[in-house]
Amino acid sequence: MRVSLIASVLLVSLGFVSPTRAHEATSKGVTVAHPWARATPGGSTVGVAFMEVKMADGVQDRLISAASPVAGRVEIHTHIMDGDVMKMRKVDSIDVASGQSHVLKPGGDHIMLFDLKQPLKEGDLVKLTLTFEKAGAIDIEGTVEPVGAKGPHGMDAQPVNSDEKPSSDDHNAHQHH
Ligand SMILES: [Cu+2]
Repeated sequence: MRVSLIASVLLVSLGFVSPTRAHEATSKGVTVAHPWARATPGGSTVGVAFMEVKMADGVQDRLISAASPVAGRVEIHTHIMDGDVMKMRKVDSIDVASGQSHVLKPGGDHIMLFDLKQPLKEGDLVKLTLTFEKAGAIDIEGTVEPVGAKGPHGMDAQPVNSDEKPSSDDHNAHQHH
């Protein structure tokens, strides 16, 4: 029991994620769960990824950076309201309190993938590394989900699904800084 716990901690700290747990990874009490990205249609080179970040009881940490082999540059973003317009801003970090869960989701905080080296295709897996101040780097693989009604993050020409009402995080009103 103790040996297997130590072994799994070692494996995670070395960046290995076992296949059965590819969609959830834990290091030092920090768990990254259910990561996903939106498919990027056409020639878009900007993608967006979301996930849940959970702290174990007694663990407090801070997401300080993100990276992906498919992207030239990755930033941590949040959304703010500027008058009536929702905009996104790069943030340096996201603090998560002990025992708390911070969900990065459409319309909220998210991981922005710039300079994609290849389109993100529905059904693919995208490798992401989230680095925390104390827990260090956590490697995960996110599923690539359909573009959906709101379209890819940061694009002006969005395919709009008429069955779905525009929502507050409609990216037509979502401006790059
Ligand atoms: Cu963004």
